[in-house]
Amino acid sequence: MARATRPIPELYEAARAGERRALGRLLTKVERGGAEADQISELAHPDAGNAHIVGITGAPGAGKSTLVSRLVTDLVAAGRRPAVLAVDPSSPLTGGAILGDRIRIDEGNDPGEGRRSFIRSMATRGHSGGLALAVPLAVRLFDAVGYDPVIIETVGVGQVEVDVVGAADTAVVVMTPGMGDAVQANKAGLLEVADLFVVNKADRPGADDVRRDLSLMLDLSHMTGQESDTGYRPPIVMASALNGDGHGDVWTAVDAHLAHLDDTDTRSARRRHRIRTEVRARLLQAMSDAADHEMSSPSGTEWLSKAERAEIAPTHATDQLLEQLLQPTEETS
Ligand SMILES: Nc1nc2c(ncn2[C@@H]2O[C@H](COP(=O)(O)OP(=O)(O)O)[C@@H](O)[C@H]2O)c(=O)[nH]1
Ligand SMILES: [Mg+2]
Repeated sequence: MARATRPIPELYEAARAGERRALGRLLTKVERGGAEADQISELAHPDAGNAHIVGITGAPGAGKSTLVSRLVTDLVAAGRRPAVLAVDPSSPLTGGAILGDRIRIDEGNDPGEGRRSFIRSMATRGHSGGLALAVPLAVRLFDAVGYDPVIIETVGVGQVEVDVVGAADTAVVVMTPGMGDAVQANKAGLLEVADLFVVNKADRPGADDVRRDLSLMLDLSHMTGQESDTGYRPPIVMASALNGDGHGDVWTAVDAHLAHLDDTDTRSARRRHRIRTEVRARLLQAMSDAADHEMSSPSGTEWLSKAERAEIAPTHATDQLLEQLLQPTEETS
């Protein structure tokens, strides 16, 4: 089966030519990480840089996937080619009502042109390190093969998720009534990274309270100078993704934010920030791997057991390991 073992550059060219299967294979490799993922990133790099990257975050159950489905339908209808990377394990886009929407979206496209949207759920395998590495690569790949916009859906709980969304061109934070979401978002640092707020489930009571709370918090952050750099105040858009209300306004605000980035010449700053975030994540991962490797090396094991037997202090053992770690050695193994 020659197909099964197609080399990566061939898969990449096929994906660029619109072959969905090839793109799917590449995404699986990106997810796994390692040398093949790096090779894909290097291939994609020169072709990437055209897509509007939009991060959408919020608590589990806020309605992110429902909203994303609506946006994808709109974007396809408008002739765009949206890709979605869903790193939200709580409601994968492969399930339930969302799947129904998706089939409809895909079937609604001209089969001769192939499907216009590509939706992919990314397994996080329970460790956030993998996520921080795989997401930028998957986004780059979507961008390089011609998808625009690239939407990342992620739960806004951990630092990695906040980082991922904060590194997008446009960061959308989804809130809902009655969960103290505005306060939670503030705690999670989402107020700082948000370019746009969506109060979803506006069909439910309390939506106006959320809008008011948010608005007050934005006033406060304005007073502390956060908006003063560019004069941009993140708008608050009311929506009911389930009922199909407000999603048009959401995308209008997303587009307006992109226009703001272009007007103020700050899109390149986002791009630089994204690269820094990616390089830092890779660096931290490499150092973490090196630390594990060092600890299981013969001399590392020795220093470690000395510390375990309380012959030396843990600080001493750490210093020794660090010295070995930072020293280029000829040791092979
Ligand atoms: N009442 C109401 N329910 C909604 C709305 N949007 C989504 N939901 C429901 O909220 C639940 C979670 O939605 P989902 O899109 O999976 O949320 P996610 O975890 O943020 O991706 C589902 O049962 C949706 O049908 C809305 O605007 N109003
Ligand atoms: Mg979801």
